[in-house]
Amino acid sequence: MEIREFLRAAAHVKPSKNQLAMLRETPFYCFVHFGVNTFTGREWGDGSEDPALFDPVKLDCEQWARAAVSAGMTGLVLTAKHHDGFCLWQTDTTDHSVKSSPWRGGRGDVVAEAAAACKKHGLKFGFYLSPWDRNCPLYGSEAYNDFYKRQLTELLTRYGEIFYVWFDGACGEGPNGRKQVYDFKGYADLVHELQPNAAIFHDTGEVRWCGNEAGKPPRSEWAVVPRELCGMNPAQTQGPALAGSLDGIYNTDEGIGELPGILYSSGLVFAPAEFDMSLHDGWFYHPDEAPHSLERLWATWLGSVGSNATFNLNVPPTPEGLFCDADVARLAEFGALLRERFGTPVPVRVDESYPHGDTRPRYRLTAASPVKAAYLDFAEAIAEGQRVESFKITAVYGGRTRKLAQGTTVGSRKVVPITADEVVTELIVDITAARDVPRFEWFRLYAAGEG
Ligand code: FUL
Repeated sequence: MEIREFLRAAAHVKPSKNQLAMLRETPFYCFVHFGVNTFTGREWGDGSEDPALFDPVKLDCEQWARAAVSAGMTGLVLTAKHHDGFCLWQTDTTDHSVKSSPWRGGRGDVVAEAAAACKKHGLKFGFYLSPWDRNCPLYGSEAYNDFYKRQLTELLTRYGEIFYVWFDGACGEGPNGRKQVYDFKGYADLVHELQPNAAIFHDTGEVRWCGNEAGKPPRSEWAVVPRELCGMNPAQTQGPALAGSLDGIYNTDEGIGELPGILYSSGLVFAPAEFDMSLHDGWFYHPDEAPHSLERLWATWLGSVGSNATFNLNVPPTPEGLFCDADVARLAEFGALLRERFGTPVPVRVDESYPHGDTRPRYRLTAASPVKAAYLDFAEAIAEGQRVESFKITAVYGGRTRKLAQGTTVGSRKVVPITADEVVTELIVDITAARDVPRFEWFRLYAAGEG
């Protein structure tokens, strides 16, 4: 197979409907790490915690939901169980749960309250269920996989529509010093059977881990990656294999999805990356930690939602069961920033031409009156696959031109800051290389200092 043919086939690897829904409807969502660690101040509990510790006297999941909505998020993912094994819902599988806590007289159910709050405030709801369980005596035996599936089944059947199930790959020792061989295939089958509209996160999943927890993007974000990276991706391999297969590929590798990174794979799959990051240093609440700056959130948003990936921003509730004031304020501030920068696009006329052949189109964006451009927001018709390899943006002003920006991938959405000092009437977007004829869903131009 010729390289050109190989790339053309790679350009036709398409997302599933659940992946498309993640990218288009829920690219920015709220992770909520809450549990016994909230009360011990630890990041990883060891499973011996007394359930009596858990007593969030002011728990108000609607406060979480309102704060998430204020930031522009459209989903929320709750840690129903972390590595310590303590369950936030009324499970029939173990007593190590809210049932044995003083909270609401042992009759409370945080998962139920969070799901209801999300529904009321228009957020999609999902959960994290740690496979690593440092409390369950079955851990380290095949019976644990059944136990875990019973927990999954409860969560997938009792709380309405689930948009996302987050499988943590962490696998340490259980209470007996044994490690577990997880039946991820069986877990995924259960999700697909009971909640066919839920996407699955896993470091090798259909939404895959970006490889770090610091919000650091790679140089080019491709959603079409070697299948070796995506053992849990239920999507069939769609892309070609030119030769051989890859050994030891991992999410932290630079260049996943670029030509040298896919050429020798055993086939290609569609799997966009999720950037998971906490608003604080820790995933759980620690009173001495402050939320990250607005600048850091913006940079991470730009490198994820604005660069063909999703952003799962963790906000840890306090022992009272509330997002702290500083976090609520930061989320609202961030939502306001997004609304200010991406309010109403400048009306532009878009003319397409093909001066360099059909894979290298040129788009001329002409504004009705001169504008101080701040951001170009554009998107490939990602349902058809990801195609753009590189692009360049040029400003036209007063009869002259100046290069403003250049970049690599576009994918589901690309937001490019284009701090043009000049007032421009025209922008030229050149697609300088593409795997096949690129198709776009939108080009939106935003001006500086206004909605
Ligand atoms: C990791 C866990 O060990 C952390 O505690 C946290 O839950 C993070 C999102 O995933 O694997």
